[in-house]
Amino acid sequence: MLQGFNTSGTVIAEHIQQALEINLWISLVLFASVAIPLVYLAWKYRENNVKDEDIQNVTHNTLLEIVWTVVPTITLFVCFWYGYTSMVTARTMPAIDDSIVVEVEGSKWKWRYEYPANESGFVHKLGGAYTKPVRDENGKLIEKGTMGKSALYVPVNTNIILNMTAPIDDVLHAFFIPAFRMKEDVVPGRITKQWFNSNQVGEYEIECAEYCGTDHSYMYSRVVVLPIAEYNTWFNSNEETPEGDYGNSGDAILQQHGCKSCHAVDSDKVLVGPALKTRRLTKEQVLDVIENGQEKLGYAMGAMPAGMAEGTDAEEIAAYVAGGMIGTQPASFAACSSCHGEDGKGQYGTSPSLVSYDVDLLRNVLKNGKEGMIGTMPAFPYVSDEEVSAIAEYLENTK
Ligand code: HEC
Ligand code: HEC
Ligand SMILES: [Cu+2]
Repeated sequence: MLQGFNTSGTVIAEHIQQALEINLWISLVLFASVAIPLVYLAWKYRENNVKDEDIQNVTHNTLLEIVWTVVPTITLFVCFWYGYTSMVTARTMPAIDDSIVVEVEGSKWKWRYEYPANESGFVHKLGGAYTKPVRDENGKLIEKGTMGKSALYVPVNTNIILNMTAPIDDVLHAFFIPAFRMKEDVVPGRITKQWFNSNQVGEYEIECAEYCGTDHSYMYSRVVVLPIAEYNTWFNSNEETPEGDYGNSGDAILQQHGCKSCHAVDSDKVLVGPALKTRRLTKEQVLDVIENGQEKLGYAMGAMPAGMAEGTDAEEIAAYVAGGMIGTQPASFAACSSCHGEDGKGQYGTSPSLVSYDVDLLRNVLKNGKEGMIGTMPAFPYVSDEEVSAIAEYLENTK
């Protein structure tokens, strides 16, 4: 599964996304405003419905003509404006003095990166081919493919200019970072330039977006956005790659899978889904589950029956659970503890924890999606176990 347009790692990416959405909606409205009357009028004035004598030859209608000229002109200028302003930001190169310039070479079928010399005169050269997955004769996966060391390491909130080229005897490639909405052709014997400034530590995919031969689909790489201090330590060393696993922090993973477009992490705001860091369940959510029961998450215990508590008991329990189960436990919670445990943390992964986003809960929610009173979350079956653990750890440690 390739990283797609649900991830964003630069401010420009958000501008471009906005331009795209505005263009899409305006186009749909304009399309509908032509197509719907067209079909309706064709039907209304169909041949066997109207006599020729009844048809008037209208030569013009000034008001109507002004409206259908002026309104589309203005709306199309709105499209143009958003497209134009985001293109200008994307195509205006920052000053070289304020930027890190990296030389990029694309060739069949790998990306290579060369940095300027560091304090001690050492030049970092990274990159290389993707190691393809190994499969047996039935096509069963024996060993996963890996990016190896083929990554471009950059500091966060810094302008990065890429000078890109391909060897003279190679073919056309295109350097594409979907999460940054950045794409540029890489042409043999010519230098093309692009720049980006990522505001989010994390790991993002780089793909070749120009069909360039047999292994085009394996012409992958990654850009790893590091905190500035970590980048500088690595850059001024002779180490091949930075130590640590920055791209795999819980925060970075939430960004990479596009979770943050629906879930706030740094605030209490309910976007499309609940805020993840601040609290596990709201009082309304708990009351809803008590009243209606639940069986969607795929826990081994199966369904939770409806009506386990009622009236003031239910209110009391819900307030207690939503408050993070701190303070004296209401006696009525006994109705719940047989399955969810005294401490509400669930039992051996067979019933969910009511107080934390532990690994079991995250794994079940991501595997099956979640449909509750707040809304519907799609399933993310391809999020790996390591990623689930990293997210759980991040959400728990930062509460
Ligand atoms: C018979 C065992 C059992 C009892 C008793 C029980 N639960 Fe549950 N509960 C479950 C199971 C199993 C699930 C997970 C259902 C699923 O797969 O969706 C669950 C889910 C929940 C959820 C939803 C969690 C989420 O993330 O959406 C809440 C909230 C909850 N229970 C609260 C309570 C409360 C409050 C009580 C006491 C009034 C209670 N439960 C009693 C078994 C039980
Ligand atoms: C399209 C929007 C959307 C995306 C993308 C999304 N979620 Fe959700 N998520 C939701 C909604 C809506 C709910 C609330 C479901 C409900 O009503 O209980 C939810 C619920 C959850 C819950 C359960 C919260 C609780 O206490 O009930 C967790 C955990 C979660 N999401 C994690 C994630 C993670 C991790 C990702 C990224 C891999 C992600 N979500 C991506 C919309 C989304
Ligand atoms: Cu290519």
